[in-house]
Amino acid sequence: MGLEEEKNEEYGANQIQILKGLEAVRKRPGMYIGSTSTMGLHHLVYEIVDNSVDEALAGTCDHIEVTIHKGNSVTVVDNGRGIPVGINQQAGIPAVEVVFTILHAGGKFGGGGYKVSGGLHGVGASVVNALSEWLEVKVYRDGKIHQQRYERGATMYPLRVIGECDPDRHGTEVTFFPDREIFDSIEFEYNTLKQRFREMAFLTKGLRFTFTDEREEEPKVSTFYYEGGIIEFVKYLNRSSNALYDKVIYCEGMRNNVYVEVAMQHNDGFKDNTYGFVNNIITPEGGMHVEGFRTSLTKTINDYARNNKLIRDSDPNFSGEDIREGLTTIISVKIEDPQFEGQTKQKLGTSEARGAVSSIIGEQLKVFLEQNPEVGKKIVLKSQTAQRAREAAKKARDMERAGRKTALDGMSLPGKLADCTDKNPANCEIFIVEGDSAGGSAKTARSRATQAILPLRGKILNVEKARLDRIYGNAEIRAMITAFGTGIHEDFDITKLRYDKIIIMTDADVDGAHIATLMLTFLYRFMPELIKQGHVYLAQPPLYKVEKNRKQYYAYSDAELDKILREIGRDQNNKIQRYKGLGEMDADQLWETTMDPEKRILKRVNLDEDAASETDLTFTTLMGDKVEPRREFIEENARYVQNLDV
Ligand code: TSJ
Repeated sequence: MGLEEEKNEEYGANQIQILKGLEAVRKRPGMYIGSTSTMGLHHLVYEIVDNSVDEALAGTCDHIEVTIHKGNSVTVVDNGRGIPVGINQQAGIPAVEVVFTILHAGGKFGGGGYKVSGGLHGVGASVVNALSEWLEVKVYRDGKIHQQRYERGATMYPLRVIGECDPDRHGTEVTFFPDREIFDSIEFEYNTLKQRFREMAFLTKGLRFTFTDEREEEPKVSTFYYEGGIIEFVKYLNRSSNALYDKVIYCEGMRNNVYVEVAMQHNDGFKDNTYGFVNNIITPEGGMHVEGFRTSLTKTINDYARNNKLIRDSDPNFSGEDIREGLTTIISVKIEDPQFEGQTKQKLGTSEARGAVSSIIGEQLKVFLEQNPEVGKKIVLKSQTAQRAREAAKKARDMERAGRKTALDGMSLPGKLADCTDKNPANCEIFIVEGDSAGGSAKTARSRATQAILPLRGKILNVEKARLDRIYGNAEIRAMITAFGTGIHEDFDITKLRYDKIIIMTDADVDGAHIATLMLTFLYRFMPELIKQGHVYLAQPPLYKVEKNRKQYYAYSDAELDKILREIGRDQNNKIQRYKGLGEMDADQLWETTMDPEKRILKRVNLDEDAASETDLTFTTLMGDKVEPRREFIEENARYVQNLDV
């Protein structure tokens, strides 16, 4: 009896120590998971899943299942070795209990295996436990199922065996319910988590993710498995551009305790899409690994071009930028105990990574180019074109600096603009109209005082694909810039905006949708504030005109046409006209259906700022920060425009 009491006392004393540690986490959750917003909430999941990914990196796990249950509890299951259940000598409790109840610096506990944790994560499972109303763990090992439960970090009972399992079954299962006292909301976002799991699957070849959302009647399931790892990642990133060559260049190796993987492929675009990862976490500010890659790529390509006489001896070296034009790259390094720098700790400071990446690229890229000379030639040619364009743009800039007017300064209003007479921008709107003929009708139809018309000829330049010098030289783009009055980029000044509404008016067909998309792309890239502040609209011309007994009805969708026909009766004498383009309407019709502020339908284009910034840390953003939000934004709107063509 005495012995028993002593044990309990000791147990109790330990518990107090442990709870003090976890209490610190509950007091200042932001210090451990960044914030208590949705982002912090998702960190809980990443924190747990990272442990399973570590097990996969050790080569002892190849499947992770994540499930969001009704009510927002989450289960993570892996088929790894199972967290050890033996007594930890130091703590005097089972290792699994240590994992969940003792706060670890950097999550580096356990020893053995290849433990990598970095960036904002790596704070450990005990943090998740502290911030959960309850958490349950099951370990499948040696034919037994071990189980324990915690509530707000407190152990409910000693680890116990709750049953037997197939002796071949092994793994860890954790279910937790985020604490509603801590988080602003405990509603998980399926898409945010899904993007991250896809990214993790890309970064860990051979690892399968099954992600299920049970919160709705019809459960959603996604699985991610990439045999080729980051090679497939690069193909995915290049999926909507044209690759310059079929193969993805891949280099891999271990140097100075840094494991390096690089995959890259050029597309016919102009942007440099380089994404660095350290221990599966994106580094938006780059760092040593990215530096090492850049230096080595530049040197290797220049050497290759010279050694193979692809450029003349007198030609200057390509700059790094020249070579990286249109290049999509994933640089993934795995390091024990990485150091992060910069204000947001998103820049890799571990200098060994620079040498490791550069020496592996130096050796392997050279060999690749020698074995694939057709790829080498294409890269050199692309770099050459980039170099020439850059020189031309520089000359143009130097000339401007030498005192001439800048390309856009002091330009008079475009000749094609039919401006309005009211000079108070708050009352004014400008219609950007596709095609000269529709532009003509619009000019006749408009309310001259407040409505300006700018007709554009044909397709406008795709600013995503063209170089700056061509963009500035493009007549349609110059016309828009001068008509709006705000200037662009750093010179942008919203107070100079000449119209309160910028209305894009295109045909309700696929071509029209494409033109509207190009236009939105231009606005988004050059004057994003116009969209953010809600000045940009899409006109919505009707798809059909129905005439019955001299009365006219306009339908803006097939559904609406159906409704009208139901109301007026389906009659042989109904005259139904399908508008294929704005040009088919006369000025009166155009006014009545699309331009008259009293009757028209306008759709305001908006940009979800929150979505764009949340993504900044993750791939949601990777693809976020740089590519995806923009593409999604454009696709959203393109889809919307296409909807008009239903
Ligand atoms: F951390 C955690 F508890 F949240 C968690 C850990 C959650 C989940 C879903 C999985 C895991 C986890 C841990 N999966 N696999 C492991 N592996 C180990 O902890 C482990 C197993 C064996 C050995 C060994 O040296 O034999 C070492 C370790 C670290």
